[in-house]
Amino acid sequence: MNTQLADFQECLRLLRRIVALVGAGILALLGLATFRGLQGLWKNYNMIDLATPDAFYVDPGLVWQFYTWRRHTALQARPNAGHAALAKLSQLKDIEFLTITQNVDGLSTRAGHRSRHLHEIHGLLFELRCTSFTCSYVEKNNVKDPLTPALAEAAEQFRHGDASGKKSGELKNLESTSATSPWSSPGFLPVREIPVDELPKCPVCLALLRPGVVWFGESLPVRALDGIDDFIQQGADLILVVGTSGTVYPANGYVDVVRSRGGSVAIFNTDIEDDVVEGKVPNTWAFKGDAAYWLPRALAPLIGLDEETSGAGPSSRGRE
Ligand code: BV8
Ligand code: ZN
Repeated sequence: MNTQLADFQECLRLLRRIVALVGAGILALLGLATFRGLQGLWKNYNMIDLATPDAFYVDPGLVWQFYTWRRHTALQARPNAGHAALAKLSQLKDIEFLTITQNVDGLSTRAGHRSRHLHEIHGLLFELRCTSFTCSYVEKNNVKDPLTPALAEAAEQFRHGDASGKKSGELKNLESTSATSPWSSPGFLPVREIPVDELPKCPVCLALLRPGVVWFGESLPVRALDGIDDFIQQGADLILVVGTSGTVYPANGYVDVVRSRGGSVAIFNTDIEDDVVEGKVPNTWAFKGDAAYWLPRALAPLIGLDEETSGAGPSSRGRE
């Protein structure tokens, strides 16, 4: 039982401007990869090392196999009760609400989240962009899986292999860890060498296509940053911090901005500091456990609690 629930819901009824900062933890129980404080693994690579322009430049075949696996698992996943709760909040007329999601899986939109109240600040797995500086080709909502025949194996790989992964001087090779869930990173079967001409190509200029995500070292979409700043400058009574390790800049800066402007903070995470859990941090509530379980329950006074938002069913028990 969460002792802060009643106090939070008491305050919630009076709040009119709410922002949510969402990270990979909202979908953790869906089995989709979290970066786990940016130590997430894919095969025997740090995901953070693969989500960079350099990695793509050095080995586009490797990075496309990583994103093929990410696209495949995101397509197989379904939005959960946490996504549904935020989508319902976005549909309320008497609440000004904005979701800032760091996730690139498109699940918020698939849950029915109103797009004008959603900023996908790190892009989307299902957007493709041309890499040629002289070509502006962008394709949205491309859900072809796999994108090319050569990538088919990467999409399906959930097997647990040996630790013989490909050695690559550019990317840190890590000791294998055995995957625990069917969704988790495929085993360490060697990464295939895929020639560039078998990778996704721009239909306009035939240059290599890249995933439409924001890699580390790349700037975030200015329109999103401006939209978020506008919302927060007009005042945010509350920020919901949902399943994020808060390790990535600039997303991680929004919590302090809201707090410094007098807003309150509600943290939904399986890993929350004791003093927050014990209610010792002013204007801060802690919901320790699965975000997909606690988010709809905490927001029930505003969104109601129905089958969709309660995620009713055996799987939702034991997430408290
Ligand atoms: C930029 C798309 C400037 C790709 C992503 C040194 C210090 C500080 C900053 C930096 C630095 N060096 C470099 C930087 C900047 C860098 C950065 O922040 N690096 C980090 C590693 C320190 N940031 C950038 O590069 C950004 N750009 O700064 O631009 C600039 C300006 C002008 C010109 C050029 C550049 C770009 C950052 C975007 C990177 N792209 N994603 C892809 O996904 O493949 S980030 C990626 O990692 C995700 O999108 C996500 O944002 C992030 C992972 O964070 P989380 O979502 O929080 O996930 P994580 O796994 O870490 O945590 C999960 C949490 O869930 C945990 O807390 C866990 O306890 C909890 N949890 C688990 N299960 C549950 C749960 N909670 C609830 N319920 C559960 N069931
Ligand atoms: Zn092109």
